Amino acid sequence: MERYYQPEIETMPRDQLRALQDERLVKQVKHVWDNVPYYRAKMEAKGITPDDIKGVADLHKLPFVTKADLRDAYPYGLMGKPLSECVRIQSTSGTTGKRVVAFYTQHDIDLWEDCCARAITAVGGTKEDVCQVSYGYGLFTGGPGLNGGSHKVGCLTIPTSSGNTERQIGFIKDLSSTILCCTPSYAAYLGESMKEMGMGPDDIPLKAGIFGAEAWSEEMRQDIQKTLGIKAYDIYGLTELSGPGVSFECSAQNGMHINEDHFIAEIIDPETGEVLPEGSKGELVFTSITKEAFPLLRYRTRDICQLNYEPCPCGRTHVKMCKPMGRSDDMLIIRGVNVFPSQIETVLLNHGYAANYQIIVDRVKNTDTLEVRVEMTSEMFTDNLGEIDKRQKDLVAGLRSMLGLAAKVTLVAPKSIVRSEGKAVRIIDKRKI
Ligand code: DLL
Repeated sequence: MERYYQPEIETMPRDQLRALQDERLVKQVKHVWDNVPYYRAKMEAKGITPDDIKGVADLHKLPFVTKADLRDAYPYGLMGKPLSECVRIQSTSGTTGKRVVAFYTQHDIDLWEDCCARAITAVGGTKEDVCQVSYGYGLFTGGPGLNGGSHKVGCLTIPTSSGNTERQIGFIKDLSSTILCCTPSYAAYLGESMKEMGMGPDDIPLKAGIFGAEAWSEEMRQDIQKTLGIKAYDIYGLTELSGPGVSFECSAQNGMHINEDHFIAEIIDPETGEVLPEGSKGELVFTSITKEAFPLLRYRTRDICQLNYEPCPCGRTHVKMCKPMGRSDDMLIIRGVNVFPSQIETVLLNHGYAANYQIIVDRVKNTDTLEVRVEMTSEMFTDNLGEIDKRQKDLVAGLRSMLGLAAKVTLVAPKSIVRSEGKAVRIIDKRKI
């Protein structure tokens, strides 16, 4: 039977949910207008006042907030509450430009943890469960968010944080962890390491995993489910909006329910900013309607996505988003062709490889080059050059049919590509453009 953490909200009829969003949006716009001079100036520049926003139907009139705004207003310029009312910050690593610093009141943290508790309950978590949180703790939102959610559900929480793989496996086994939370690439690595230690899925009590913070394919899900003997569920979120738990997967495992009582989602054309019709693929934009300390309106995530409004068999009424297909800023343009790393991953996994790969893009004599370095798994390892050549050619053909591009493929020995305990680094773009 499907379990919910907050059933009255998670299964609320859509007309009631819309009325709740209308009410919260109007209040939030007023809050931002009164307390965030930076955004008020943007509204004034567009000739908009809070009186123009009567509900969700008027959302499109509001200006966007982008990463560039976050940079301009860094660090305190987008706060909706005085520092004296804030109790925490979280932050991104800042690999793509200036780091993002987000602020929370105690109320913000409480609602964020509710969202994570919904995700844990959706994968079957109860107070009987032992939940091992192997996302990084600290500035990264993964550890703190799921830790809080796990407490709310009443699970015994093991805050291992990331890293120290043998100890992770030791805890899973000794303390009988039933739910594992980490990045999908780290989950795959734990599976690999277990194999090396001579352990299989039957040696551990895990039943479910909550994996997110980076893109992962459906093929990778199957792989992880098999090696760890669990059901693997996706979870999505971003620091700017709180962290993990903006959306999460249910038993249907085919898309993540957006917590629409807190976040209104839109899909826009990333080029024109135009709102696209229901079902279109485009850039995901979120408006947070309950956050006090860092209330972002129409925040452009740069994640490329599609929304699905069809009723879900799990009984939740909140709209589902698909796995993000990539980021508009992660999308590589190679010889004029749009390439998402997830497309490359699909080809590799379909050919029996694990998701241990690197994509290297360069420019030689004014022409873009694409090289994919892929690890052989230990089962398929060979040093027979003829066999390696044949397998490389198979992958080249697979990539050509997926991307319409010629790529160079280099097979490398198992374990020769460096592993990450958090988000995997898979793209090396050497072009100076
Ligand atoms: O990654 C929050 C998080 C922690 C989500 C733990 C899930 C689990 P940031 O570091 O700010 O926050 O990165 C946000 O990561 O815009 C997406 O591009 C990407 N991302 C997050 N979850 C997923 C996912 C956390 N399930 C950025 N699938 C987002 C694909 C994801 N990409």
